[in-house]
Amino acid sequence: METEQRLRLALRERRFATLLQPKVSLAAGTLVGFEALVRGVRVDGTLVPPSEFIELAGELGLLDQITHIVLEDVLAALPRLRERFGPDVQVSLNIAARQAGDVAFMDALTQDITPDQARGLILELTEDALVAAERFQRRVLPLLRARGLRVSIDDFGTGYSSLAMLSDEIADEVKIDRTFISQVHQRPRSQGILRAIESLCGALGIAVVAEGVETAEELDYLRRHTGIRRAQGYWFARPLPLDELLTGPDPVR
Ligand code: G
Ligand code: G
Ligand code: MN
Ligand code: NA
Repeated sequence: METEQRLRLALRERRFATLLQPKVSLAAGTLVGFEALVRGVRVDGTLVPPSEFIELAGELGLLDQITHIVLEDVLAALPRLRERFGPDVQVSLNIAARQAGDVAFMDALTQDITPDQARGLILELTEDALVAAERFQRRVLPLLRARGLRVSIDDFGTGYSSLAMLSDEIADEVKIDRTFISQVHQRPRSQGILRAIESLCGALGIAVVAEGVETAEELDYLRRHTGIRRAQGYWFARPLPLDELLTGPDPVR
């Protein structure tokens, strides 16, 4: 775990990096977007995973600054991502539960996003954020809609899932938590859950993303036995730095 002092220093020196994990179309096997995942950068250049500082940053009230940095990185990268991967690429940004219900923060974060940029962005919120923040629905969501921003429900199925959340037109996308993808080809219960989410979201016009695809068997199951159209996971690609995405070979296997 990082210490408060080190975190504050990293913020002063802007030592954070935004990695991008490809999201793919299952049918075509092509890249459709990315999830932005932040890393701390130590003085020696090595990376610090979010598990070591996001919670602390939240407790110290420093997470908002980090999220502003990630958005700045993403907006700066967007034109080049569009050039390399097509004009329709969408980049997801993670928003913590306590941020989602904070009207002032969400307003400040999104106020300078242009409609053209908004088209390429998705905000990922967890179910808990949405349940906890009735204020989100009443005050934040209209703001996001007015600015052309889309909302995704992250880790779907692990929090306080409610059907109201899906029917209230909050989410444009649902990301099925990776616990339901793991070994899905040999887990009938997970298979049932995928079918249920898929049919529910299909009926409501909500896009579905399978998270955490790690093996050929899992991918094969999704392709043959579900109609889920999008996926993310180490099988396709790990979170990568922008430079590598722009200059390297096709990042998706
Ligand atoms: O990148 P990795 O899989 O290690 O991320 C671990 C956790 O940290 C995930 O739950 C992810 O959502 C979270 N995380 C990564 N980047 C951000 C961020 O910019 N903001 C917030 N709030 N969480 C993030
Ligand atoms: O909570 P959230 O869905 O934002 O978490 C994203 C995290 O999941 C990131 O830290 C990312 O590095 C990680 N991740 C991405 N793909 C995989 C995968 O295939 N397997 C596992 N175990 N983690 C993954
Ligand atoms: Mn996420
Ligand atoms: Na997730």
